Amino acid sequence: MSGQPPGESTNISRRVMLGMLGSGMAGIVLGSRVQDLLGRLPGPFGGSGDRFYSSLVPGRARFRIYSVSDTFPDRSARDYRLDVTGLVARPLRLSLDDLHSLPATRLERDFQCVTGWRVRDVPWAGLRVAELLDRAGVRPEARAIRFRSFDGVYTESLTLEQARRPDVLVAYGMEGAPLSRAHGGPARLYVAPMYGYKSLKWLESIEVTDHVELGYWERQDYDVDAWVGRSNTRPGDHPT
Ligand SMILES: Nc1nc2c(c(=O)[nH]1)N[C@H]1C(S)=C(S)[C@@H](COP(=O)(O)O)O[C@H]1N2
Ligand SMILES: [Mo]
Repeated sequence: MSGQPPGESTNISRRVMLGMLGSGMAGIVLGSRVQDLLGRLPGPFGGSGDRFYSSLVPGRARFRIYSVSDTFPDRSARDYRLDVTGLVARPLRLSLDDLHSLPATRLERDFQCVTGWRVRDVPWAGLRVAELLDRAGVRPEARAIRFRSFDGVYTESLTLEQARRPDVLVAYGMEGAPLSRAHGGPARLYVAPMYGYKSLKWLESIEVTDHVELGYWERQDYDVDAWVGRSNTRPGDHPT
């Protein structure tokens, strides 16, 4: 596994920063891989072709921001809805206020991408996926959960057993603040024991199903059970 050494984000070109500030993505600062990435970035970064943004956030400067979609999705806190559908007794449609009114969970855990970068001890706030499943009433034939993003592209799955773990959250807060748009706000999945690709951003729906369906990266050969340290034994190198 190759990774960025921590603190490698210091080499930021001023021209790039100014460009970013004018681009509507102010606040996201590209790191030292910027030269490699610029040519592949869409839209405001002047590149074309490949479909992702990748960058480092200032401050901690260790997260990279990923989106495999052409867009950087935007949904206001007011308009946000999360659907819980499929093999349930009571389908739910929840606003962000609804999510906040349910029993909250806080976790402080590492966030680790399969490509090697890791952010230690990230404080997350949200609620357990299990809480939502219990409220919706999972039918006996259910085996798995399919998650969809309002980016219209990214999907993920967990077994029902995995989704019921106490360290699997619908996260609406991170590092003491509302979850930012860049990190998948208003709400994303956070699957603490698995690699970052399981933690789907811009979460739109939770569908209870009778089988596990491969997610976005899993259709491109990543392990569907993405336990940190126990899966993806080949070095990870997904491009986002
Ligand atoms: N919708 C969506 N969710 C996603 C991704 C993505 O491209 N789109 N990338 C995944 C990967 S590979 C990682 S490592 C994390 C990165 O989270 P971050 O962008 O908040 O750092 O998001 C995961 N969830
Ligand atoms: Mo990742």
